[in-house]
Order: sequence, then C-alpha cells, then structure tokens
Amino acid sequence: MNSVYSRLIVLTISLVGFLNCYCQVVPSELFVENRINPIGIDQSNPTFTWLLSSDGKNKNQSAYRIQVGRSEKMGSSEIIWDSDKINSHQSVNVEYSGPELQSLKKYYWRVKVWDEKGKSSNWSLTGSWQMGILKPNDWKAKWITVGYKEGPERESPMFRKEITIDKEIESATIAITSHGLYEAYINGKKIGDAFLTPGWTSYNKRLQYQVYDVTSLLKKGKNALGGLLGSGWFRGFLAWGGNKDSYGRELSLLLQLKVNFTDGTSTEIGTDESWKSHKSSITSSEIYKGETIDARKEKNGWKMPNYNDSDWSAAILKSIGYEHLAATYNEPITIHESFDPIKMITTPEGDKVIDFGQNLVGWVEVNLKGSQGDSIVIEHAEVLDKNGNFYTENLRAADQRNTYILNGKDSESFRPHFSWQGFRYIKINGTIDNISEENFKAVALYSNMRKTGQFNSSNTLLNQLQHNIQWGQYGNFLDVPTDCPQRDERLGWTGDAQVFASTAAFNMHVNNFFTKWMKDLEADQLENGSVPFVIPNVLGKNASGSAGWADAATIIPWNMYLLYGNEQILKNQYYSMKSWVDFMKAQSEDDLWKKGFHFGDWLFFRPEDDNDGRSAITDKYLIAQCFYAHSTQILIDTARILGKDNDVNEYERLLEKIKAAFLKEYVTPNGRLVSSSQTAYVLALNFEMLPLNLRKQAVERLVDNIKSYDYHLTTGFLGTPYLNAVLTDNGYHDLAYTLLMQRTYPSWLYPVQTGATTIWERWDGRKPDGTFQTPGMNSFNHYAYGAIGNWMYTALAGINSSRKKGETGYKKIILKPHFKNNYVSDKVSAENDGEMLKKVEASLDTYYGRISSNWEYINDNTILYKIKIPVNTSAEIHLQTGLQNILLEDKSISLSRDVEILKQDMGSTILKIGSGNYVFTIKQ
Ligand code: RAM
Repeated sequence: MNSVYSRLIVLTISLVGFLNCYCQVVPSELFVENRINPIGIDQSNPTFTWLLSSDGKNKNQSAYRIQVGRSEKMGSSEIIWDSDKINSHQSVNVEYSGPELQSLKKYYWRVKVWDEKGKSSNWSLTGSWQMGILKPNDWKAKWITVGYKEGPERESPMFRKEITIDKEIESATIAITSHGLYEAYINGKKIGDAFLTPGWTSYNKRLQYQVYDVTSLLKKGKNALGGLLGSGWFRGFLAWGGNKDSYGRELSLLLQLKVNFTDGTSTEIGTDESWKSHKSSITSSEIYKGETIDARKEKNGWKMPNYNDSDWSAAILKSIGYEHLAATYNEPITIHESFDPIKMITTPEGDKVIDFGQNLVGWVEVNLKGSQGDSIVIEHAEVLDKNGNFYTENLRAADQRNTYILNGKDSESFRPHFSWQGFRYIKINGTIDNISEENFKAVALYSNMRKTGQFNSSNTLLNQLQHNIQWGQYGNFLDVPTDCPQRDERLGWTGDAQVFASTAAFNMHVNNFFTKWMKDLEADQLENGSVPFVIPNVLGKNASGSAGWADAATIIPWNMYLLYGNEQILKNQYYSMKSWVDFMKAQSEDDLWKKGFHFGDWLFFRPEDDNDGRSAITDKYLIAQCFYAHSTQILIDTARILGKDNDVNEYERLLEKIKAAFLKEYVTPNGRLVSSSQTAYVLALNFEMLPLNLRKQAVERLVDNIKSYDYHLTTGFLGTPYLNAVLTDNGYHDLAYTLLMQRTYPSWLYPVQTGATTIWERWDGRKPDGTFQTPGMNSFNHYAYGAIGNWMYTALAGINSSRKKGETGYKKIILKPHFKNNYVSDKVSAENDGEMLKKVEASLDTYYGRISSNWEYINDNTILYKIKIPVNTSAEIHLQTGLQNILLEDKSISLSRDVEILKQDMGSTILKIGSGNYVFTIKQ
C-alpha cells in the first residue's frame, strides 16, 4: 500500500479513536488484603482494593459497587453480599461487610465503578480469595512428631501417609504448618512454590500456617502425602554462643487436607498417629552451618504411593494446640533471579572458586554425575580478599557449607532445603574432579513481594547504588527484615528495619510484610512496654529498650500509614505504640530519658588514628531524648487519626515537656548542641527538638560540620536516614547532592566504586588499602545505609505522598523534583569529572497505579518533565521556577484546562493536576 494512504488511514483511525474516546474508568487489578487472589486469610472482614485505569486526564471514581459470591459465575442466587452503589471515591481498603465467612471457603468478587461524570463501567473480571482455618476447633489434624530416637546431628525427619480417594474430586485444599521448617509433597510433587515455610514468627505466640490449592496434585485412587522437616529458626542454632532450641527441641508437623467431591460431599484428612516417620537423607541442616545430604540414604519413592514403609516408625502425637495458629499474612519466600557463574578461578591459595557476579541470598543448585560415595562440598563467601583469596572470616561462626554425598545415579541434583546462604562466591571441594561451571547455578530467595519502584538516572554510579539498595533489600527480606543474611546472626534487628522501612516501600510492596512483623513485635513486646532489639526476640528480655531500635514500634506502622494509607495497622498497633512511649516516660526523670543501654548512632565514622577527636560521637542519651520525642509525636498523630482526643491532649503536654527537657540538658544558651556531630544536629532538626529561633543556626552548624570533614558524612545508622532530607528541607540541597556524589570514604558511593553489589554494614567494610574492617562485624549485605534510597526517590525524582488524613498512600501525590543539582565542593566535582545529573527517571506502583516522575535536560537550561498520575488521585507539582518558564505540551500553562495554578511567584510555582500523562517543558 502506498505509504501516504497508509498514513492517512492511521491518522483517520486515531482521530476517530480520539473523538470516540470517552475514556472509561475501568477496574483493572483486584486485591484482597493487598494480595491478588490470596489463599488462606483469617480477617473476618477482608479489605478490597482495585486499580483503575483509563486514558485521558482527570479521571476519578465517584462511586463503586462490590459483589461477593460463592461461585465464579456470580449468578444472582450465588451472591452473598452486594454493597449496592456507594457514592465514594474510595478504591483502596474497602471492607467486606457481608455475612460471616466460613473456614476454607473460597469466595469470588467483582466491582464496578462510576467515573467522575457518573458513567458506570462494566463489572471487573472476577477475583477470588479463600479463607483460612478460622477457629481452633476447625483444626481436625493432630500435631505429630517422630516415632524414633533422633541422632546427635538431628537428621531431618520425613513423614508419610497414603490415602485412597474413591470419588471425583472437585477441589482440594491443604493447610500446613510445623515446628521447624517444612516442605510437603503430594504424589512426589512439592506443594506450592514457597520455601522456608512456615516462615518466622514469635512461634510460641503466633505460628503462621499456609494454605494451598492442591486440586491438581491429587487424583482418584491412591495418593501419597509426605512431609519433610528441618530445624530452622525453631530449634536450630540461632544468635550466638551455641544458642539453639529457641522455641523447643522437637520438630512437629500439622497438615490438614480437605477434599470436596463433585457430588457435593467432602472429606478431611490430617496428620495423626497413623502417619509414619523416618530419618531422611538430610543428615544435618542448620541455618548458619548449611546442609548435608547423603543421597545414599535416600528412600527412593517415599513420596509416591505404593511405597513400602513397613520399617518406618509410627508418628507420635504431640499436644501443641491450635490457639496460637494464624493464617499467613505476608508473601511467602519464593525463588527469584538465577545466576550462572561468570567465571571459575583458582585463587592464589589454590582454591577452586566460582564468581556469580552478585552478592545474593539463596542457594546454589548443583547438577552433576559421580560415583556412589563421591562428595562435593560448597562453601560460600561474599568477598575475595585483597590477594584474591576466598574470605570467610566475617561470617564468624556461620560455616555456610553444603555437603552432598552422591549415590552414583546417572545425574543428581542438589540444593539445600532448610538453610540458605549469603554469597557471591563459592569454593568447591570434594572428590569429584570433573567439575565445571555448568554444574552450578545460584538462585535468589526472598519474600515474594511485588516490585514497585524503579530509579534510574544519567549517572551509572547512582544507578549501581540503587541496584545495591534493592539487592540489600531482597537478601534481607526473608520473611522477617534481617540485618544481614550470611554470618551467625540474620536477626530481625528493629533499628535496621525502622531506618530502612520507607526506602523499602519504594522498592517493593512491604505493607503486608511489615504488618506481619509488627504483630510479632507486639507479641514479643515486654509487659512494661519495652521493645526487644530483635523481633522475633531470641536474645532474651534484657535485650530490649534501645532508642532508635525500639522505636520501630511507632515508626514502622506510621510509615505504612503514610505510604500505603494503611489505617488498620495504626488501629492494630496503637496499644503497642502507646506502651512503648509509656515505657520511655516511666524510665524518665524530669522528662529526661537518661537510663538504660543504647546502641546510639551505631557504626558512625570513627577513624582508627583518632588523635584530634575526629570521631563523630553523639551522646547516646541525647539521641534517646530525640527518639522519645519522635515516637511521642507519632503517637499524637496516630491518636488524632483514630479520634483518641484524650490521648492527643495528654501526649501533647508530654511532648512539650520532653522538648523543654532536651533544651535544658543538651542545648547551650547559644544554641550549640552538647554533641557537635552531624547526627546530633540532624536528629534535633528532623524531630523538631529546637525552637524556631534556633533552627537556622543549627542548620549552619550542621553545614559547617560537614565542610570540616571535607564534604563527608560521618553519621551512623540513626543519623544517616535523615541527613540529606534535613539538608534539602533547609535550603542546602546542593550540599546533600554533593554528599551523595562523594566518592571517598565515608560515603555512599565509596563502596559502589570498589565494586560492591549490595550495601555494606560499615562505611569502610573494605578499606581503601584493600584490607577489611574487623571480621567481628563486617557484613557486606546490610541494608541500613541504603536508607538514602528514600531521598533519591523523594528529593531527586520528587515522588512523595501527602501526609494529610485521607490523602496518604499516594491518594494525593506531591511531586517535588530537584532538577538543579550542583556540587558545592570542587573536589567532589572533579572526582565526578564535573558531570552533572542530566536525567532521573523514577516510578512507583501504588494501590492506585503507577506514578512516574521522569526529568531530563534536553539542553543546558531546558528540562523535559514527564509525569504519570494514576486514576482516582491528584497531584501537586512543586517547581522551583516561575510560571512563565513552564509549558505543558508546548503551550502556556494558563491556556491549559488540565492544570490548576495553586501558587506562583518569581521563583516557584505549584500546580495541581489530575490523573493522566503530562509532558512539561521547563526553562531554568
Ligand atoms: C549488629 C548489626 C545490626 C545492629 C546491631 C546493633 O548486630 O550491625 O545491624 O542493629 O549490631
């Protein structure tokens, strides 16, 4: 066809399309309790969220109608709840309020919406969810443990049972949990794609079970059910000093299968004394030490029907009870990226080592062939030392060693079941010679949360920093937020989690992950309100109450409210939040909290040859007073949202006194803080500890301090997250940017420059001379300092949520990008070859849909700013330039019907827009 014609046709079609476009608002994705078609939830009133999509601009929902039914067909007789038309723009967290929901029942739902003009959509596609086991009495299965004597190595036990099904199966659901970790199988196939189940909670108080749809695994006739257990967090070595058996000594399994038949009947089969038990070929498995599998001991066919288990011992019943069982609220751990070796080397010390190119958390799958009794031993390390040798000293007592003994079959494959490793390199030993890179594949394991954010820029080092932040998050978000994933620790440190939580929410949907962890925080909170250092708490009661750590109790729920609009978590955690503030109050004298042990500004800059007081020490009680105020402020804000007016008044009075006490104790009459560190000023400014008249000079002191370290940060875990935000908010954005771009130690880019692929625990994990920090504490995968990610998204890209009630969770978006980023140090500029930031592209998937904020210099003083705002939200755009310098789609803003001008003066403009795509051209 002649190209002029074809162009004409395209033009006509798009024109007709355009004229016809009434830009219908349609529900596109459905969530129940923030997950898609979840199985096994125990909320009596689950919440519904739907994403809306529409072309065009300024699209909103004015009303919705939800129907819930018993079958996917949603026939009128099957509808159990119809909300009818509700005039509301709420599309996130709408509560079910129909009849009581039944254990293990599957429900279906759909929604239709009306747009801003009152035009209704069709019904959405049908979503579903399935309830968990709602009452302790609904558990028919019995807890079982092994019927034989365990050896000293505590081999992993197997359990099995054969069942016969003689009717046509309509559907089948299984609920499983354990003391220890489990894998379960039906007819040889693993149930579900989750690993390290049932995950980690404060087991004695809350043990999560998982529910799986196993319809496709069962068949009419004989079926085999199998379970395999490992010590895991329940009784394996955990923390230090040989500590083990944190929750008990015996492994146990609880499994309940419900089969519905096509004739309308059903049957329930569960673990009981008719099950058989035996030692498996996993001769030992420990989280830190790794796993040993002796394939010669494999009982071939034990997971299949018709296996002869006459030499297995009958399982023993255990009276563990069901009261503490809870459905799984968070996303399970699953397998994600896989990595082929990038090279295999022989180190100067003669070790055979494989490099996977990425410091990751998971395990290595091995496929190989050998003779019976041959073995392969795989050790794991994060780094090579400066001579190129395999370095494991920083793993302390964690062996991270998997040993596989072959049974000599044609080809054998191995992976651990109840252990995982943090590594980039593996060292291979054993008796098999014929080994090559093809035998190995590394796979990453982490909690299966949706990835929500992207940050990309014109600067490759910044992009690598973002990559490192994300990988630090993946590796340490394994059912609980851990500090590190490799050494003999891997604990849910509260301080690390609170400093990183808001950054984490940019990279993944961490709402349910933290909601679950907060339940454990509350469960393990002491009676006096003190909060343990680690959650779940395996360090004992005395390990609690450190400022900046325990404040996870207030800071994390508050962040989930701000970033996801999750008001429920505030309701759930209110008592816990308040108890923590009350604990601090009880500890205080004259409103000053000066008691107890505190980690302080952990791992701040402290040079070894500190002859002239360069160490950036911050008084620990000064820090404590700042966090006391901050948590109290959060409690007040929460009380206000929940309508608890008495508490608002009471704690407002308390907060005044806390701040007055701070001034008296830690601030000189001239406004100098007793600790002259960056962290002291950052916390005092960020938590508004100083009266207005002292703030400006405090900012100047902070700035002078940074200059005195030649434009380096010196902050530790507690100061770092707020440092750049405080500078940007107080008129020193360029200094914040300069700190970000600083390449020499201490800085964010120093590790990046040395080739890091994750965030490190220490600013100088590997020192400029190539040697390492003390092996006693030197993790190369520790997300805390990755908290700068929050500033990269909120200040560089400019994506923020309104903090006002009804507007959180990005219902109203505040875009505040910084296009101008200048170096204030010639040195830092020279280190970066004077290269300016030319482009930032960031996006975030919210419960309303995707927000994008992309800016790029198209010449020296012109920026193209491309924005995407989701349906049913609005945005304020804050630009640091006059209105006359801004064009929308090449036209003056004042001519546009799509933009409202909220504020304009010479140097700044605030615009309001609705949903849609916008391209602004901005002259600087
Ligand atoms: C170490 C780790 C952890 C930190 C505690 C206080 O165990 O660095 O991240 O929170 O100390």
